[in-house]
Amino acid sequence: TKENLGLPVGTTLDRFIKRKQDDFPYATGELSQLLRDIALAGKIINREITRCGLINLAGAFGATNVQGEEQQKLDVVANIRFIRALRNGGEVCAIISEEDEGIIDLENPNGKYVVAMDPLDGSSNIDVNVSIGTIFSIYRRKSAPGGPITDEDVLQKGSEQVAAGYLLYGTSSILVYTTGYGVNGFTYEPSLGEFFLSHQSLKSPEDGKIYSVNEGSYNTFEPAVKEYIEYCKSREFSGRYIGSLVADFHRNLMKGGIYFYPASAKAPNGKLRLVYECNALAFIAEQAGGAATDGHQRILDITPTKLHQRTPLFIGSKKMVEQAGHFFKQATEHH
Ligand code: P6P
Repeated sequence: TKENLGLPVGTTLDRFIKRKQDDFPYATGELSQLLRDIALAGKIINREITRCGLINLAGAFGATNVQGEEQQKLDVVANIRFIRALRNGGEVCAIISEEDEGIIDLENPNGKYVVAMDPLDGSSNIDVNVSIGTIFSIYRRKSAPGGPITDEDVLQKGSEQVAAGYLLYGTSSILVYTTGYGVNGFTYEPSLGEFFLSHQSLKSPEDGKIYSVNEGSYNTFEPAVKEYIEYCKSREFSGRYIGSLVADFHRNLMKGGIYFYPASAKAPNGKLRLVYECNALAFIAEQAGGAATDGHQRILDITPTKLHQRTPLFIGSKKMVEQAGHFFKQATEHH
C-alpha cells in the first residue's frame, strides 16, 4: 500500500519524499519541494534555538504580536525564516501565520499551495528550556492563479488539507508529517544536517492512561469537562502537562493519551487556534488512528470564519476522545 513502504530506517527525508512522489504518477513535485522547504526552515530554526542561549535570542523582543502576547525574539526569527523559505521555494502563494494579523501574499502567482502555520508554538517556554514546536498545514489554492488571494483560499475546512505536520525541537528534533497516507516521523541529525526516517507509519495507541489539561482552570470548566477529569482520576490515569502543545501532543501520540484545552472563563472558545494549530494536529491524529474534536464535532469538519479563531480541542487516542465526548453527549441530552 502507499502507506508502508517498508523503507530502511536510515532513509533520509529527501529519499523518502522522492519514493512517495514516485507513487503518485501525476505528481508534479511541487508538494515534494514544499516539504523540503519546510524541512530546511526547520533545520535553520533548530540551529537558532540550540544557539539562542549564547546569542541572547531568548527573552522578550519588546514587541507584541497580533495576539497581544509578548513576542519572543525566536518567534520573530522563526516566522521570518519560514516565510523566506516558502517564498523562495515558489510553490506557496500565501501564508497565514500566528505572528501576522492578515494574509501574507508571497507574490508567487503560480504557487499552487497555501500554508497555515504557527512558526514557533509554546514560545513562552523558550527561555526555560522546554521543548517548543512548529505546526503547519498545507492547502491547495482555490482561487484562480495570478488573481488575488481570497477567503476561500485561507478559510478552508481542515478536511481540505493536502498535508500537515509539526517540528518538535526537543531532546532531539523531529519532523512528523502526513500527506493523507499515514504518518511518518524523521529525526534530525545536526552533524549531518539530515532528517532520517525514525517512525515509519506511526500509529497512536487506540487507548491510553495519560491526560493532559491545565487543571488550574478546573473551576470554570463546563460540567462535562469536570466529569471527564473526575473520570480520568477515578481510573488513576497519569496527569502529564508540559504546557507546550507540540510536546504534549507528540508524547500522547507515541504513548497513547488525550490532550484537551477546553473552554473556560478565561478562554470562552478555548485558547488554541483552529486554522494553524488544531487542524494540522487533528489531521495527524486521525491519520495515526486517533481522533480530534471540539467536544462535539470533528475538528476537521469545522468551517473557519476568521483566520485567528479559537476552538476548544480534545485530541489523542480514539477511545479517550470518544469517552470525553460521551460526557458532552450526556450533558446535552439532560437539557
Ligand atoms: P496554558 C503555549 O502558549 C500554548 O499555546 C500551547 O503550546 C500550550 O499547550 C498552551 O498554550 C498552554 O496554555 O493556558 O495551559 O498555559
